[in-house]
Amino acid sequence: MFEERIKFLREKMEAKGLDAFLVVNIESSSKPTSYYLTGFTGSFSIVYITHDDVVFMTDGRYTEQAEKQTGEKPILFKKKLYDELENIIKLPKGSKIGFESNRISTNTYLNVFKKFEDFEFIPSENLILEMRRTKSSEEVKFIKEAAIIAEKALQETLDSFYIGMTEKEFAAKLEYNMKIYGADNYAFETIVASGPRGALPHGIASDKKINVGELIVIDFGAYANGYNSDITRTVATEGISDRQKEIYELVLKAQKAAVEAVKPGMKYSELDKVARDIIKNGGYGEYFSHGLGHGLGLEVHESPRVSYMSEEISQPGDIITIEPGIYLPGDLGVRIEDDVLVTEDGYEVLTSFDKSLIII
Ligand SMILES: [Mn+2]
Repeated sequence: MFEERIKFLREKMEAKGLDAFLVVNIESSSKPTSYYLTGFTGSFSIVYITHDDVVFMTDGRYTEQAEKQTGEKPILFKKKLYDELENIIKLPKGSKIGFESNRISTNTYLNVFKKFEDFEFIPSENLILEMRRTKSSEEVKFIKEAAIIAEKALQETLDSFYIGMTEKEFAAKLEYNMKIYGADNYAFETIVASGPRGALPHGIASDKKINVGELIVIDFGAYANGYNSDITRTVATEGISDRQKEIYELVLKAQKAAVEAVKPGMKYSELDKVARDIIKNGGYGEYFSHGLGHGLGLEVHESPRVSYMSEEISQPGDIITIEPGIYLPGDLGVRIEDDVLVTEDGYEVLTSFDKSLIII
């Protein structure tokens, strides 16, 4: 159990008038929060926190693992969810129980939560998301490690590249190398999108062979110690045109300017604008078709939002991605992405892979 986090959660519960907080993690539905509060990484758990008690349950598959990870013997889940919860929740009528409404199914809500007529279940996922947003120095270290693993793997994969390699082979090698360098898994399905496929911002690796004269968007990350990295580099094969190079340089200029603009106390919509204005002035405004980035941590996408629509203000401890791109349908794509920590007086870039245009 992470005592400090539980203590902090209780302060937040107090402020919101909650008597308890209930995490229901079924088939990994709330694995990040379950892990954040207890250290448990299994796919099934119930965490119930009141102002003076913590109940942790899992099933027989995880007895040993749970004890190791949380430091306490778990209560074993044996009955139906409603019956187990009825046993655990001992609160007076009218008590308020916070829960993550974005993490439970409609089925659980209707057939379990709704049946407790004595209590009020209050959607409270923001309370956890706000807590998770501010990273401790240990969390920063974990994300940095996940970035280093990913970068070593990219270098090794680029070294083994040959013209005619398929995107899938490239992705498979990259994922394999990440595991060899210590990743527990890859953070998400690796994107390797070459030539015209680069214009698909989420072009999962295909059977397409990578040819000469192409830009290749590689967006990937490592998952280690419960945390994710998320990096994009666009590299080129021999024979690319001056126009392809110019578009690359424009994205790079926008990306660097946005990274250098990071500081606490700014609207994320304004950070987005720093990169967007540069791409717009370069004549490609309409081809930067997504937000600048996103929060990163236990999940690949988490709070805060970093886009033109965001109303959030940057804070020390935020870890965000900065990933502008230009996508020309049927032609090419370029995206460059770093992971950046907001510090007390500016920023620290957690990724370090070379951003000058690499010809492989
Ligand atoms: Mn990203």
